[in-house]
Amino acid sequence: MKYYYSPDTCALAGHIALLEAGFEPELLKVDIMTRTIAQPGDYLAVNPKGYVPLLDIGEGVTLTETVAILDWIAENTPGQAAKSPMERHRRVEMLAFLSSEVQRPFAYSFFLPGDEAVAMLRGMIEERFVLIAGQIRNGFLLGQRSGVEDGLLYVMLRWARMVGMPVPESLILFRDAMEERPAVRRALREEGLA
Ligand SMILES: N[C@@H](CCC(=O)N[C@@H](CS)C(=O)NCC(=O)O)C(=O)O
Repeated sequence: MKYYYSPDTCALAGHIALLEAGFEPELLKVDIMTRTIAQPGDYLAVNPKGYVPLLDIGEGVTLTETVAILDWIAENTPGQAAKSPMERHRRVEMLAFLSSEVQRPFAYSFFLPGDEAVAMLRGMIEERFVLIAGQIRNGFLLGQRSGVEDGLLYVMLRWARMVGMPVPESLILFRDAMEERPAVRRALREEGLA
């Protein structure tokens, strides 16, 4: 199994999820500015979309899109696979919310010129963090144990910290607890972020 990533991007969520699940992926670092990898060079030949993450499951099967990758990891991990169709829909609902309603505006806010547009996007993200904070139960977003969605929220909270965005106290506690998890520590180390 190979996992294409770039440090501290949305790909960190899949990296954490793979380690939490006990997979030992070969990590391939992508330069997302030049769309190159160390070997064999051209990332566009691997992923025509040009962005990370990409999971190469083996036997010619690859997956892109954070939501799909996280869903695959959960469904292929004993104890994480949904026990009912509705449980899976709830996970996809949470992943889609994080991906399209938090990650996407964040990504735009990093690159859009103009303070006004950035402030508007950040205000929107802050409101969404308040909604998410109301969903944390027993320290996790869904269920009684850490799931793939928790890793994606953690990455979003890293980005919030990076830009100095205020977030509810419960999310700061969540982020700090995530940073104590061995899989998170290892993923951060492997991405050169520890
Ligand atoms: N819809 C994709 C978006 C992935 C994405 O935006 N990746 C960023 C890093 S977080 C990236 O590689 N950007 C470089 C580019 O778009 O060229 C997903 O959720 O996986």
